[in-house]
Formats: sequence, structure tokens, C-alpha cells
Amino acid sequence: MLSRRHALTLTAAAATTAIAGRAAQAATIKPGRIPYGACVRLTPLQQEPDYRAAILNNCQELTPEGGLFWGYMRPARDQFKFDFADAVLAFCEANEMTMRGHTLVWYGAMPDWTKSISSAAEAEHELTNHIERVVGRYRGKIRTWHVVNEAIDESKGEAPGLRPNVWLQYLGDKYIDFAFRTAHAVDPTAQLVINEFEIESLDGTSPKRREAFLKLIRDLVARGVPLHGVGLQGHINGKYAIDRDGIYDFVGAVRSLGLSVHVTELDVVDHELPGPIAVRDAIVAARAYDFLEPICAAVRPQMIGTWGITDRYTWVPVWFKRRDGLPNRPLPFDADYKPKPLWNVVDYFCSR
Ligand code: 9MR
Repeated sequence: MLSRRHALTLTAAAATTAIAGRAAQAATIKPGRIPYGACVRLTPLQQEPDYRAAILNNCQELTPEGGLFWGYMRPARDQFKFDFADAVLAFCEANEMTMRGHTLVWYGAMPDWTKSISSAAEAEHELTNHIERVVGRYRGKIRTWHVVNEAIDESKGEAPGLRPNVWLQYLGDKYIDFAFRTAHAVDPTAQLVINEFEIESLDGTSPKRREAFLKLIRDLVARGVPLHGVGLQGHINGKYAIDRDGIYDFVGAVRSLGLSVHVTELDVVDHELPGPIAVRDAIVAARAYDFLEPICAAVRPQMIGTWGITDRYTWVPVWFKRRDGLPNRPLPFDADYKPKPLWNVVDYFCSR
């Protein structure tokens, strides 16, 4: 079976073969299991059989890693490049998976031309045009959108506010309402999520960020904004203990607002953890356990996703390389696709 999968390419015939593989696997997925997802890169998905096998054998949902960023899709004001997202969607559709939309509004990965936006009218026009084109193209196909990503500013010791971006600059803090309302108008059946990082640790900026995030969520709900879910990214900073009580209370508050909860980008940033692999993997798994346990005690998350599946392809070393030169190990499978203790943790919570 595996060797057959190894030969697969993204052709229609290959897709059919992959479906057979999925059907066999689907029989082994326990009913009631929480879907597991990962973000994916296109080149290994198309060219690396082991990567494809890891995805096919374990994932129920995929997110293109960057394929829906403005920086990728919108190289020029009048251009839309859908090739990456379309290819991931085709792969999902051929293999009984769903594709998650990440993301419509983010301060990061913005193309240079957006710096020339210089008025509220222009900002509103560009944001509307983007959301209409992108959500419209995937209407009925992308069922869940991360509409606004990382809206909360870093705390600098003061109460954190909204993170600066071109939309905040010209439309003010209601840019968030505007983005959700526009997305909802284009696809009224899509589930719309606000997605945030660094709310889980006991130390650092998490406690203040969590408070600011909850206040924003409550305000959006109070204003009748079509917000349906909350995404906890979970790029866990491995050096801090997890605030289990804080997470439990936060997730309970989100649930009581009638919103769904999603674990969207789990990985453990391990650049300051001890070098020995067994020790490091155990700490990584323990941090993820401490994160997922209170979430799953308070609510049934709609999805548990990691930001990548294998240590071979991860954003972590780009920002957080280890000083000792050892490779980072933030994800559930190692660089040779062997499952790590982190996978046991993710699998445990998905199957409860
Ligand atoms: O993993 C993504 C990486 O490949 C991109 O270069 C980067 C662009 O800034 O974005 C990474 O993904 C981010 C995600 O979209 C939002 N949360 C933080 C992720 C890691 O930086």
C-alpha cells in the first residue's frame, strides 16, 4: 500500500488511487474522533511520497501554509494567484479531507503595494475586493475561514491593544467587524473564526494577551459581528509552563458565548529546551498535553491542528534556531516521519 502511495502524483488517476487509500483508512477512524489537521507545503505534497503518506494516513483537514497569504496571492494590486490553494483543495477533495482558509486579514506577509494604500475609501475598497474574490472563489468549499489573524498587539507591560496594520490605520478598530461582515455576506454558510497566538503560558505576555483577546471577542459578539469560532494557535513557547487554569477559564468563557473552539497551529518552540532528544521530546509533549487537556476539559474543540506535520518542514528554525546547532523538533513526526511523543498526545486528545 505504502509503496503504491509513493508513486502518486497530483494527477486525476493518482487522486482516484488516493481515494481508495483514504477509504481504507476511514474505516479505521473511530466515529466521534476530533479531526486532526496540519498546514501543508506544496512542493513536498507534490513530490515527496513520505510526506504525502504522513498527510494521507493522519490528517482529516489541511491548510495551505501561505497559499492564501496576501503576500503569495496578491503580488500586484490587480493579481490573484490561486494555484497553491487550488492544488491543496484538489488534494483535499480527492482524499476526503476539508481545507481550512488561512487567512483573510493578517498584518504579516503583506505585499509591498499595500503600503501605497492611503485613504479609508481605498482601504475599504481593497479589503472588500480581496474578501469577495477569495471567499467567493471558495464559497461552499472552504467551510471555515480564519478571517482575522493575530489582531492583538504585543503587550509592552501596558494593556495590549490592537496590532497595527494598514486596515487599522485607515479603517480604525472596526476593520475587524468589517472583515467579518464582508466575509459573511459573501458566504453566509462559512464558519468565521478569529485566530490568535500566545495566550497559553503562565509567564511572558500570555496572561495580558489572553485578557485582551477575550475582551475583543466579547465586544465582537456584543456588536452582533458574525463571529462563529475562536482559534487558539498554540505556537507554545517551550520554556514556559502552561497556564492550565487560565486556559480552562478562557475556553469556558468562549463556549458560554456560543462560539466554537479550534486548535489551529500547534507546535512547540524548542530552541531554549535541553538538547538531548528524548528529554526535549518529552518536554514538548508535556507542554502540548498541558495545553490540550484544559481545552478539551472545557469544550470539544472542533479541530486540533498542528502547524506542519514533520520536523522536516517547519517555520520554527527560521525564527528560533537553536544555539547548539541541533535541529528543532517542534512537530508530531520527526524529519524521517517517525511519530514522536507529541503525536501520542495529539492522537490521544483527538480520539477521546
Ligand atoms: O509557517 C508560515 C511561514 O512559512 C511563513 O513564512 C510565515 C510568514 O510570515 O508565516 C508562517 O505561518 C504563521 C501563520 O500564518 C500565523 N501564525 C504564525 C505562523 C508562524 O510564523
